Amino acid sequence: MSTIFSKIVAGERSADVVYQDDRVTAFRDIHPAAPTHILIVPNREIPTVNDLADGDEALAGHMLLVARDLAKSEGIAESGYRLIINCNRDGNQEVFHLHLHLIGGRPLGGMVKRV
Ligand code: DGP
Repeated sequence: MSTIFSKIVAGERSADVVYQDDRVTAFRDIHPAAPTHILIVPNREIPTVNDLADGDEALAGHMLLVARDLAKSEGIAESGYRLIINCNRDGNQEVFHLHLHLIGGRPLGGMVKRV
């Protein structure tokens, strides 16, 4: 079964795509949490961080470098931003196609609510 993010990667579902290459696609989150909220996804379907293989080291690093470049082009590199990958139930993952959230453009406060 193809994920909604695979459909975006393939151009079969509309999205505001801001970057794409042969390994990753980046597009704006449909429910942005801040002025900049971009999702960076591997073009290949990988459900969660748990499913990354040792051989995916370069891909995982590439996702981080794409986030760095997008932060710069969005004008938030200096003011700052947050990178988040949610995983499974306790991580509140909703879409089971690995994605890195790039969030910024306003002060984001504490990282995780203390209970
Ligand atoms: P997560 O909880 O980490 O799995 O976040 C999933 C994010 O994906 C959530 O912030 C909303 C976003 N999202 C879900 N469906 C779509 C979609 O069809 N298009 C876009 N652009 N974003 C989506």
